[in-house]
Amino acid sequence: MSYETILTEKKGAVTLITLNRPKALNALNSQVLTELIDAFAAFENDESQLCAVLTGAGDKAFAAGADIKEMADKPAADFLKEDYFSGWTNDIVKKVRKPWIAAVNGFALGGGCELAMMADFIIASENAKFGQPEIKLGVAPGMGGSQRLTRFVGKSKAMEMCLTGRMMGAEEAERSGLVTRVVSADELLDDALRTAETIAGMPPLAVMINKEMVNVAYETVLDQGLLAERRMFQVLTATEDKTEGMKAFVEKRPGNWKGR
Ligand code: CO8
Repeated sequence: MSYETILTEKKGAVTLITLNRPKALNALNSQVLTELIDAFAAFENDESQLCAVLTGAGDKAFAAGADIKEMADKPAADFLKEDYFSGWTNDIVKKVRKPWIAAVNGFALGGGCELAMMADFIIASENAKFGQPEIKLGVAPGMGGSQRLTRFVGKSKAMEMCLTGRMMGAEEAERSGLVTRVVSADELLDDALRTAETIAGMPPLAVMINKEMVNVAYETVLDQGLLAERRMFQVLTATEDKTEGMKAFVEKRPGNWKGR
């Protein structure tokens, strides 16, 4: 599939995906969703690709939200019939088992903030601004914002942001646990790509299981999470990479990973 609204590039074992509608501040319309689903599926199915980075073109925005121009005249019945926005969670979050990082430059608003929060973690530039301003449009978050933002930053901040549309700057986002770290705008992409390369250098099955385990902690209660974690750990002990990893440690050399 050739893309018009995103760019993709393989950098060694890392796939870089760039939202590419800078004139519309990378607003997310149906075409972007279709292309992103395809790009993430290609990443997931390509054995040479082990981690991805998602960012926005231009220096102003990661994504300023779902495309308001596309939604403005759409009848309510169509939103329901199409199950509008369902693809984001169903096809991007649920189907991608390999890790991906959001590198947030500038605005991440509405659906843009929600898309960033779908990543396994977020690295932000100093000029990043996060917000759920849907209330100002007479609606509410529709791609997970009220749920994920609350889990990241707690009820108080999430409630205030959803009720007032206030944006959160990068420093507050780091302090509140929304982003892993803040770097300068110039360093953002290099930092995210370097981090992705580090992950790509880890044993692939262990990467997949670690991602699943942290997501279980994020999505379930502690007792079930602890049981799932223990079982996953026990399953990993049956892999060749576990034998190799522990042998390599004892022999003081880097591991040679097989992905099985
Ligand atoms: N959708 C479509 N176009 C957009 C969007 C967007 N979300 N954001 C910006 N643009 C376009 C502008 O229309 C403008 O285009 P043009 O040049 O053709 O007029 C261009 O991008 C540049 O934007 P601005 O001139 O506004 O740039 P500023 O620097 O002045 O302002 C802001 C930047 C503050 C980011 C401003 O653009 C803004 O407020 N954007 C909208 C932010 C927003 O409200 N996002 C949430 C959208 S709704 C959503 O994501 C989920 C909705 C859930 C709905 C559920 C329904 C069932």
